[in-house]
Amino acid sequence: MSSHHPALVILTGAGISAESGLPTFRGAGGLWEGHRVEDVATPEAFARDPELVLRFYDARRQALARVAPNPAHFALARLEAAWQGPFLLITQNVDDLHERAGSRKLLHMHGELVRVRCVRCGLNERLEGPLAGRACPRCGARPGLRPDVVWFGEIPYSLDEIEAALARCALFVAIGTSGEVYPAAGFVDEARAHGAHTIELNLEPSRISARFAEHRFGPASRIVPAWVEELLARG
Ligand code: BJW
Repeated sequence: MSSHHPALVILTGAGISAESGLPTFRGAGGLWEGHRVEDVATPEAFARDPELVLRFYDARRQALARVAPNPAHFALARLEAAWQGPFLLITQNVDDLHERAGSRKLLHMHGELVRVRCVRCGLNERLEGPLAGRACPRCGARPGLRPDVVWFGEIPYSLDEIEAALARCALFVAIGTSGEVYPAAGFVDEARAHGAHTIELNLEPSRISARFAEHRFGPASRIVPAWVEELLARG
């Protein structure tokens, strides 16, 4: 294996987990049926009806136990293990399928379903079980607990680390994301501005396809392992 692997940044979205059985946000069968995600994944929606929002997230937290990583998640973990240059996997997903597949150099820019925050005392930790109707285990606030996810109008996590990685990457790859949501949708422009080669892997062309230099279209479970094998075979 060559030790000249270029700096690689990969961004994943809901499309990589679709074949594991977790619905995407937009398009047919999207997550918030009857609602636009932009109208409900907000701090205002939580303030208006916290129990409704908590029940929705409880259902998604429970669903994690019934799903498993698919070949696309495993291929990225294999790539990380074999890659000898700088490597960073950024996911917009709040599921834990990347870590369950073995990924370690991973940032959850939109938070994690398995963690909670308390809006009163700032508690932030992994917590199992339903959140609806439950008091904060530290300060007793009810409702106080919310999922540790990033809603519209909130600032995504790890942006400094992400900016630094984009500024030095030579290859940027986006997998299964619609390009509807910023700042993630702008990462391809930042990578390009710094001279990176850019590849989109998606089921079909996205809103921002034209901004990528190269494209592969098809289901993630097929095209991601194929791309990883090809990249590693190049040495
Ligand atoms: C497959 C497949 C298969 C299917 N194989 N592929 C104008 C310009 C810039 C910004 C804004 C703007 N107007 C408003 C904003 C800000 C706003 C925003 O972007 N709004 C847009 C709607 C315009 N953004 C924010 O508020 C963000 N914060 C922010 O901007 O802070 C200010 C700031 C930033 C930076 C510096 C300083 C200040 C926060 C955004 C938070 C997003 N939160 C959510 C919910 C998380 C919790 C939860 O899960 O419930 O994150 S929304 C939802 O969308 C979720 C996702 O991570 C995110 C992206 O969705 P994703 O992953 O792309 O999924 P889909 O469903 O859209 O697409 C799936 C794709 O997969 C499709 O392309 C399919 O084709 C494909 N696919 N099956 C391969 N088998």
